[in-house]
Amino acid sequence: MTDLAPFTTLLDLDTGELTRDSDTVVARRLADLTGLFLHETDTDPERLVYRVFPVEVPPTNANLLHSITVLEPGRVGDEYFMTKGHFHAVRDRAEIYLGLSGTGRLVMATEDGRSVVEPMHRGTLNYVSGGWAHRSVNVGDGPLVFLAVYIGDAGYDYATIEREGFPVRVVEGSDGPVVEPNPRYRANAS
Ligand code: S6P
Ligand code: ZN
Repeated sequence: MTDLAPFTTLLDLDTGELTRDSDTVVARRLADLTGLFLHETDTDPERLVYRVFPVEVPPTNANLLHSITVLEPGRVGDEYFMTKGHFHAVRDRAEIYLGLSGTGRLVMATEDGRSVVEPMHRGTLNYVSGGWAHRSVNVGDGPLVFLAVYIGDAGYDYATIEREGFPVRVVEGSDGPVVEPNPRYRANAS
């Protein structure tokens, strides 16, 4: 057992801002997301897409990592801004997302090609079962902010999603967001 004293973090429920300063904020810009969007348009590579603010605890299976994600509104072509998406490196590690503000979709998929898309907004409590890759998509006009809580040794497998993509993508339709098959799903798989 790690010798970690209990502690409290204050969270602004509207903005997702944490009182605990974190110097390991992850910032993803369009330049970091090459290959993510189906139709890459001539968009500013420096444009900020999302940030992750972790509360630091040891990444072991005795601890619960937790972090705030702030995903900006925007689109590349008809596709909404989204996170890279990942499986957990330890596949069976589950996760909880609590929506704080904004409007989004949580796209989840298994390695055998099943997919589920769930809503995200203030008050949604999404359960990401073990074995399901997950990606959040901002379909609204303001930032999508959510809390993620997950088993500390889960780790990240980004490579599988980078290679295969998700079975579906979320695009802007004439009446709002539409989920459609991803034509590039597993197109590069060996
Ligand atoms: C971690 C959890 C989230 C994401 C974050 C960014 O298990 O699912 O904290 O890391 O939303 O997404 P991504 O796919 O770039 O890690
Ligand atoms: Zn995760």
